[in-house]
Amino acid sequence: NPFANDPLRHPAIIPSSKRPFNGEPPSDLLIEKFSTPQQLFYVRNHLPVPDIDPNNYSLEVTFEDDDEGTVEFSLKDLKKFRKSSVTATLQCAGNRRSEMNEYKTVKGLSWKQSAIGNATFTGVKLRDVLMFVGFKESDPSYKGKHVQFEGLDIDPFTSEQYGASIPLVKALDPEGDVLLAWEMNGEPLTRDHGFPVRVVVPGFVGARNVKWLGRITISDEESQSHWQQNDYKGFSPEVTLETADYSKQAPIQEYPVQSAVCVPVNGSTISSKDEEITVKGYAWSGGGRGIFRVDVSLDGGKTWFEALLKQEKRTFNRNWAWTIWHVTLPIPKNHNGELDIVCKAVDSAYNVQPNTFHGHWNFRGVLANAWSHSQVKIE
Ligand code: MTE
Ligand code: MO
Repeated sequence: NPFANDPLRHPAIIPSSKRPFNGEPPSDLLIEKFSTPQQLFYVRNHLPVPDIDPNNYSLEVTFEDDDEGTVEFSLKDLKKFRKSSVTATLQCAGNRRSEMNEYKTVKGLSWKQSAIGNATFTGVKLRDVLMFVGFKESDPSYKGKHVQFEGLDIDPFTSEQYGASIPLVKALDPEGDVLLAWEMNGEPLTRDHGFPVRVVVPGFVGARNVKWLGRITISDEESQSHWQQNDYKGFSPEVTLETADYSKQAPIQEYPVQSAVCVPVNGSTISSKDEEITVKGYAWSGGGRGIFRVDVSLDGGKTWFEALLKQEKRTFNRNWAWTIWHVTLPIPKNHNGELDIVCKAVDSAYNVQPNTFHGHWNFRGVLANAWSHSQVKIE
């Protein structure tokens, strides 16, 4: 059993698969704190969790078109660089897939709405490491290149390692804030979250934040790994598993605008004596776009109220962290024993979420960002 050495998980984490382990916290716990505690942070593993001795850890950095070869860094070497921190939200491309699946069946892990979390990561800027190994910013050829990341987790059957890539311009942007991180919320990374070193690509989808980082390659090509080429892509609604041509679709990198109602939990019951209800949730958008507004409805979207936002104030297009929001509203008198609570967010480019999954559905169930509903009974 290649998973026998996997770490223990917090009992509150609800698994969506056990081998490999995938799980998320209940949605009301998710938004209790602005920084998601590591133990409650969703876990998305494609392979068994590697057990890495930090004293033997080494990170290889390679320029594909340079004969000078490879530079190796131990954990100690990496910690000699100037330390940087960034507060960023990671969200799996499959977050809220179960809701898209209710609309029409999709293929993939059945995530509810907590395959997302926010944390302060500390490490070294990837930019600083690339400049150190001799990268020349004046070299015009870098604009089209990619940074490939390889994880130290290995498929026990095919020997494939997890991999992904991002455009080199993102890694080199001094305001792109891409980190090689060894701490999360001031603690060393746990094994599930990539101990000893993971990549954090703020504003990009979870899949590019490669854990257990073993190798970085600067290349003219994207990562050729399964997860960059044949997964994590959005398709038109008519495309099926049989007809999908992955080579013709772009990989998901920046994530679109997202929000969800976390409290009250979908399916819960409130008392008919209550006069008010407090609704809470999160909102986030990719690419550093902040959240301008969250609208909340108690009647399925007929009437709307603005939520109060809790967010970090950052400079333009560097809003990597999520927004936590809440609003307390009078319960309408004409409720028929039920509330259809809805939220939708507006990001700093005034992008909005689609009303429903109609016309937005895709067979892999990624990018599920339609208006979020929580149905509540009044008794
Ligand atoms: N990195 C490696 N090496 N192996 C993986 O399976 N999963 C990716 C990404 N990095 C993965 C990985 C995906 S799809 C997501 S959503 C995030 O890690 C999840 O990070 P987390 O488990 O720390 O929440
Ligand atoms: Mo993911």
